[in-house]
Amino acid sequence: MLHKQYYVEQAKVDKLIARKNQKSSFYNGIYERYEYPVLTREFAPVIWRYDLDEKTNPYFMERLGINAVMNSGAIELDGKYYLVVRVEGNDRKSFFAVAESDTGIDGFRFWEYPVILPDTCPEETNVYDMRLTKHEDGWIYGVFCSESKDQEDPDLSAAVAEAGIVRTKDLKEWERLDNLKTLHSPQQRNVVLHPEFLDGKYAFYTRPMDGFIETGSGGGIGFGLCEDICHAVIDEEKIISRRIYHTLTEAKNGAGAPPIKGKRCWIHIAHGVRNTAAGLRYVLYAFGTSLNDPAKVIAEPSGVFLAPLGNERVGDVSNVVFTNGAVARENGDVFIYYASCDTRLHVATTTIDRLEDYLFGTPEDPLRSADCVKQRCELIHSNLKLLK
Ligand code: M1P
Repeated sequence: MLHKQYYVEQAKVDKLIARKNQKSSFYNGIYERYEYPVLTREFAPVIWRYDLDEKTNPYFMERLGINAVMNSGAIELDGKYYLVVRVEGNDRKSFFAVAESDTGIDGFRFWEYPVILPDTCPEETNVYDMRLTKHEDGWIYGVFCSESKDQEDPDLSAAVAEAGIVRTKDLKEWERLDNLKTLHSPQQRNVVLHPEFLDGKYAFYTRPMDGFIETGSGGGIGFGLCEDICHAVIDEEKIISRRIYHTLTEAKNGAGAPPIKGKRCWIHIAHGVRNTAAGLRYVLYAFGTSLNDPAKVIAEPSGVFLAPLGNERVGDVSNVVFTNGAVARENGDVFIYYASCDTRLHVATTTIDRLEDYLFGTPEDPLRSADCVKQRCELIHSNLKLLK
């Protein structure tokens, strides 16, 4: 017999899904923020969490709770918005689940079942942060972090991060390919597949790392080519977006959503990390690469693109925003999905034109306070002339 509390809990989920989202009063001219997150753990279907049977669950207890929904791959298919969401269970293990919406800003509803990834790596303990790439070869690829215990290190938290690769046509059936091998980097996270071939090869943005947390000698976001996507091997990684002292990328950085093809450049929205007395702070930054050579940076605006604000600043891993998915529509609208504090998922909306204006019109970071003051004084000076 169905427990009657089911109807109460399901009504709460339905109400959240039906809630209309609206732009918040935040303004910077670059993008709009929204009043509500697009997904929180409360959006998780009741049938994922409770045993609905009154006999086996007389108190209607949550049996398999959901802790967080966050870093999501994003794609538009036939006019609908789909997210491949990182869902974290109360058991700390993450999995992927598809949520779809007609508007991209609200109404996201999870499909009944999570994604069933082919279980080809017995040592793999956790999977997360899938980037979805609609590739010109006709497949939709998902590149994600595949995490295993480091068997050579007795430290319980010592782990190995690799890039897992899957592909699909419909987000329902997934084919697992070999994990990416990067011959000169022992670990990889935040790997992104470029949507187009380059010299007939598959192109990846990588993030070479010495260890699981520390990038160590890894200098930033890398770029490499491989011939065979089914057995992907990259033998050479070129660093394209460097970590720099006393900037937001000082501790580490990583590629975000697959780059968006603009009119003047490939638009990249990445994350940068710096260390503080309160721990690591993750923010988003942006850069542009040449349309002919996506490994060549041609626009590097100074500073933060998007940082955690207000309620976004608090969560399981506070002071974090992270993106691994965006949708760029035919009409030039762009939806950037970003998670705050490894807890919930938000959207920011803008357009390709505005992003390119941001990339090429925002001054570069002069890297020293004295030069930053000069830069600001020039802006003030020309503004004052206009105002007089
Ligand atoms: O906790 C913040 C983020 O930490 C990792 O990012 P990075 O590899 O750059 O340190 C990722 O595990 C990401 O999932 C997480 O949001």
